[in-house]
Amino acid sequence: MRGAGCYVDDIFRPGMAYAAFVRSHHAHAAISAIHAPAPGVVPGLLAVMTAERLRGRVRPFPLAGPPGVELADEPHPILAEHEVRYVGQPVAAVIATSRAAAEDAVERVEVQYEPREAVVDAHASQVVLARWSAAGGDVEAGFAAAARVVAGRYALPRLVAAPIEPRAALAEYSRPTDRLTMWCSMQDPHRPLAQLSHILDRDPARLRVIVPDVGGAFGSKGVIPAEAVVVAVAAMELGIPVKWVEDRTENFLAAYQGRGIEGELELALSTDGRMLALRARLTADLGAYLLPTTAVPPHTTATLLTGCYQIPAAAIEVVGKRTNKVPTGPYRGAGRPDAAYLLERLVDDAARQLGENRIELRRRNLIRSFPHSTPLGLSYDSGDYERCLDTAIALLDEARPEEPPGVWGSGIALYVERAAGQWESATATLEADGRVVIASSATPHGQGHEMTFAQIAADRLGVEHERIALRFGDSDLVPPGVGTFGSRSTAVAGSAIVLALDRLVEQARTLAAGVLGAAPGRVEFARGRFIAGGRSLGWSDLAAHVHRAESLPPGVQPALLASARFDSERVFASGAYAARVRIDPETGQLTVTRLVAVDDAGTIINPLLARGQIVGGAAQGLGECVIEEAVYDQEGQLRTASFLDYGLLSAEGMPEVLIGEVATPSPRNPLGAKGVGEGGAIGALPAVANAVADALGGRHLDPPYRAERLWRALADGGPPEAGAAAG
Ligand code: MCN
Repeated sequence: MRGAGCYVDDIFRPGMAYAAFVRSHHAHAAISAIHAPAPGVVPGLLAVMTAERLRGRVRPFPLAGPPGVELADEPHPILAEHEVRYVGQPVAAVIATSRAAAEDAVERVEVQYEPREAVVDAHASQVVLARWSAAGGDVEAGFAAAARVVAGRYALPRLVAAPIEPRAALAEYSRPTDRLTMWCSMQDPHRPLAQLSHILDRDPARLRVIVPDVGGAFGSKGVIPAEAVVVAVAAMELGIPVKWVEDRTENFLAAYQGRGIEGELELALSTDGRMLALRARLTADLGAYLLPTTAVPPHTTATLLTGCYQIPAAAIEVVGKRTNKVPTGPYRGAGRPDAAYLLERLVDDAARQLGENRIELRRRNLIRSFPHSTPLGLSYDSGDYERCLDTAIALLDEARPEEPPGVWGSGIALYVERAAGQWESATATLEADGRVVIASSATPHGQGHEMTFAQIAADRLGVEHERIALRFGDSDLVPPGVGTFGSRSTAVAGSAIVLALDRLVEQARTLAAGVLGAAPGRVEFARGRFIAGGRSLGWSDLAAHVHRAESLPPGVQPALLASARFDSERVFASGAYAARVRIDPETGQLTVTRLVAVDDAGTIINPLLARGQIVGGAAQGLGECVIEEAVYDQEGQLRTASFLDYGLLSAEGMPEVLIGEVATPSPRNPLGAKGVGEGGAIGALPAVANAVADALGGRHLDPPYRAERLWRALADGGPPEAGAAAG
């Protein structure tokens, strides 16, 4: 807002050219010819890049997936060669002296297509791109012993991530050093660096990836865009910097989308309402090709499908189908909202069919002791699910204003969020001015790591947080890491900072001992000062000694620099969400009048930022309920390719979020932290879905709950049962 941000589009390099893309208009077609105008014929045109021109210079995206997932050999190509498989797929790039010239020249590239039939519905598709199954516990016995089996089929549509800043990249190549620098709007530099290294078959040391300010990602910027790869090749080939910034329609058409999953579930219950076993078959609409993260969300959904319940046995099968749509990938929650939605809708349906109270049915089956091993192989670290549930119920019921007439419903849902895992790293240096500079492998793109990590460091070092400076997002300046996704940065990268700072303190203690003439074991460190024999030194004093090395006693290291890597087990955040909704019987308009969020993210580092994460996530979860849907027609054309057609929730549709606090620290990292970056997006969806079902007298509808659909549901089913309006 102050104009101080610097996004990719704000970066200019001398002699820079611009790229624009020729994209498929067909969901499925053979390419019989590409006629490109020659440079010179069109003003400003420098080059046209096609798959043919890229041949031998790039490889397709690496095939990757979670361990155990069977993948078809169908990686996303960089540019389409013989065939296009989705509307918006990049076919050729035009490089020109200005963006306008590039976009004009795109119109001059003629692609001859032979249209083929498009497969839009995952169920109609014969091609499996990814498959995974897992089972644990005695599922057969669970179903055999069941007094009741409750079944349900629930589905979530595809969504777009809709970051304010669309995808963007700028590549510059230095021939003398043979190094390629890529500025890109991504979630972190690590994954694009590894992906570029694979695709360009280039030594990572010959690559530098810089992530400047990012205008939102929400999971959609974890894989380097094919367009950015083309820009890199063009920059190397032409010897000039090349920039690409997509427009909004391109972001709708060609950035990977989220969700798009359907589940058929069966829950076996005993006479006293205990959950005995779960069976599920998930069908995911993966789109036309596999990107490195396409298989991740459905796999995550599957592994989390037993949620926060003590279900001793489960068998899950996931089938990811190929369709003629843009590939899918992570979008805020990345499989977790899907899991919570499928399971929590099923539990509500089970309560209704059993004539049980939906809260009591949940309460009876909650996991209560930790660590807990799920039948699908996860080990939950800690939690207090019942306290989350009770806190949410109390807030839902708290002083409710007079309710106007209408059809009312309320819903409650719990979730478990898999966070952390893998590793991150950090370095810390004491500067001459007494500041401590920390380079972190995590990369903020809206989460506020700058403040969060400064607080972690300030606490550890006993100084004001203003004395901490953070460095992020430049592969030349930050230590290696895995990436910012999956609500893992605070727990994993934050813990790496703790370890690095603990080492820095030990180095400083040795230095202080030398200066104070005491044995290091005798130097106490408290509130930012090193104390021995009645004298003490602060960080600035030590910095002065370090940077005036000649004043140091012999044998003392003249630099304070520490680094650390934290290898993390998975941690499991959890939460309970509750919603109260009203459907206008005249118009079908849904209003969420109350939304309650109780997220247990372990020890919270910055309550204000954590709140921001919860509210932001909840807004996305609510948008998913109320209006969002990527709609494709039978020809595979995206009918919602702009904000005129794709609804996004605005402030008007957002109720105040009542936030309840529960914090069970994780025993698996030194901060006790879990993740909170996705909680709102995970919890709001099933809570509102359950409230809508309640308002409809128990009838199930999948989101989005647009007015017309709710109006029809009310009209078809007649007025809902009397009980529903009372909640
Ligand atoms: N936090 C805290 N204490 C904790 C955990 C988190 O105080 N125990 C606060 C911290 O302020 C931290 C923030 O919450 O900076 C998020 O931390 P964490 O839960 O570790 O999540 P990550 O930093 O790894 O962020 C990833 C997460 C994901 S997966 C998506 S998607 C998402 C999200 O963050 N995308 C976002 N939040 C986003 N926020 C913005 N503005 N833009 C995006 O693109």
